[in-house]
Amino acid sequence: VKETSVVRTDKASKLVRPGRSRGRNAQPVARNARKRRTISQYLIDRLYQLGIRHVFGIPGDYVLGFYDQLCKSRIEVVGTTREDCAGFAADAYARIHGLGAVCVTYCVGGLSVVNSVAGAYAEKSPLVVISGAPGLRERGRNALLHHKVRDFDTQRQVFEKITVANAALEDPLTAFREIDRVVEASVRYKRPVYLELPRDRADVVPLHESPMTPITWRSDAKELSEAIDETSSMLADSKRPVMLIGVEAHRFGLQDLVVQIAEKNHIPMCSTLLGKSVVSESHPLYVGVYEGAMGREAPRKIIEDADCVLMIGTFMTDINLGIYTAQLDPAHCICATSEDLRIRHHHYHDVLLTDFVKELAKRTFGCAKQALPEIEDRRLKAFEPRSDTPVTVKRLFQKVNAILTEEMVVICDVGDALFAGADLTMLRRTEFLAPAYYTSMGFAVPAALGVLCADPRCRPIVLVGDGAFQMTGMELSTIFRRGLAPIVIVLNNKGYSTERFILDGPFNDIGNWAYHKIPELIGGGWGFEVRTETDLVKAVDAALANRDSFSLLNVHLDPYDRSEAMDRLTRRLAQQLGNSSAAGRRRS
Ligand SMILES: Cc1ncc(C[n+]2csc(CCOP(=O)(O)OP(=O)(O)O)c2C)c(N)n1
Ligand SMILES: [Mg+2]
Repeated sequence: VKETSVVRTDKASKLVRPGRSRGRNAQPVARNARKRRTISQYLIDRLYQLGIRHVFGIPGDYVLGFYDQLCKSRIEVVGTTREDCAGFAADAYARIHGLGAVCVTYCVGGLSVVNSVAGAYAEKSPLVVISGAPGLRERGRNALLHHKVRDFDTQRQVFEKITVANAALEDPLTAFREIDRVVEASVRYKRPVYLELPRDRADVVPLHESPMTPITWRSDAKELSEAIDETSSMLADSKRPVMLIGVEAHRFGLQDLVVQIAEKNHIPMCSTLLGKSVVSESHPLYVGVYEGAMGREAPRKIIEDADCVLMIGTFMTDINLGIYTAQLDPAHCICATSEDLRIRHHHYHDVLLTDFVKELAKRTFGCAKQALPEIEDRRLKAFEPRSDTPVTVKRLFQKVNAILTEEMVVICDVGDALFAGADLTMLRRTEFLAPAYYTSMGFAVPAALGVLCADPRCRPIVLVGDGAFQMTGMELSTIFRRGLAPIVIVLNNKGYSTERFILDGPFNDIGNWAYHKIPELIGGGWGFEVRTETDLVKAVDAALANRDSFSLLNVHLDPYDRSEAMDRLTRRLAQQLGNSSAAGRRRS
């Protein structure tokens, strides 16, 4: 990069301030610089244009200049307690809002956010990761600058593996195009991207603004029409069609069209676990979450008895397929995702998911109405507490089911929170958030922060195991500082119960924290210790009434209590481990 191609704004802005004497030679440069943007400003403008209003992260000296610019912009910086929490919060923000952003310092921050970004990649959540980096001019040959791991490029190489596009904004001449290319990839592929900004480039004004010409992606018209014809005739010929809706229907905003296809043609709908709540679970055509033999019987039967399964945005992960207990014959399947369209045993390569769904929604296939299985509406059951009765997982989730309203978002962490959570009935769409495929512990509490920044009107109910809470629960501190009011329920079963049922040992024990006392430490929030059903009802009622701060319920559970879903899953996993005798075995 030639220094002649850049102009520094700090110098320039001094020169254009009215009433000050201007250097004779500097004046023309200053006029230009006033109109043009620095690399930081351009990046901030692009993020704002794409709907970003909050950026999560922790600053450091390599990124302070960019933080300063962010603070002067219309985007709010949300400081978190750890970088991985910032990543989880930004991921949840993206799931609600369409795009999220995290901003961290070089390596110590960037490498700490890797796990959250990997989760966002695996579960298709569009996230822009911005990291500061040492300035180009201070990187002398092999300079041992602080935070450097191996090469100056090491962090970018790590992110290359877990993002769909990346760029180091080193050259001012290409920086704007690179920003456009990278952020557009995130929007298009609904996956994370990575931008690295050396600190001596943040305030540089390129001589020319050179944004990228936006690319419009189109399906091949002939392929699209052939795919639609083939799908239509499969659906028209079938007696028992069913739709299996996955996470991408949400990510690409296709929910209304998907429901339209179902309603027009009387096709029953199921969702995958990762796609849970993508359509309202109280819809008359909705049957349940399909998880092979691991899930409930009604969705399993309707999917596996179907003679045509239309899968929209569904990824065939092991969890979605009930640890490979799913019985799906590819000869009956139409499988449309953003990456591929497979109908029976062949593929259409140039058909976009959105075009496919839009075209399908225009057609009617003349499917006959099918008799749907009777679905028990678990929400309608009032919860009658039994005094002096210890809380069990089953009763806890019955209570949670009974309080769900339209404004709530259920956020589940890994463990029984997720497995039992899969059986909750979601009323609206996008109200169930969980790392249901990547299954990283520690997602839920920081995710509540992201959800509330994205939509302050909603009420998150956070279900989190004690193990997962001990990883990232301190993000309640940020939640408290911002005056947010999620209800956090800690399933305190004194350790890693999911693992106890696969293979038990002392490695599954953890400390028994007084979770309900955390408000004392943080300086606010309400804590409740819950042992009996009566305690549970009192605590939940008080938490629902508390709109001013978070509520934290420490719910004591037996370490060997578990939901039906966890029982099915861990038996299966234990079998896979060749350790079937360990399933459910108690340590003496
Ligand atoms: C970050 C991370 N580390 C380790 C694991 C492996 N793991 C899966 S479930 C689990 C135990 C979870 O414990 P807890 O949060 O208390 O939930 P519980 O199983 O008790 O319901 C562990 C350690 C993981 N999924 N994620
Ligand atoms: Mg636990």
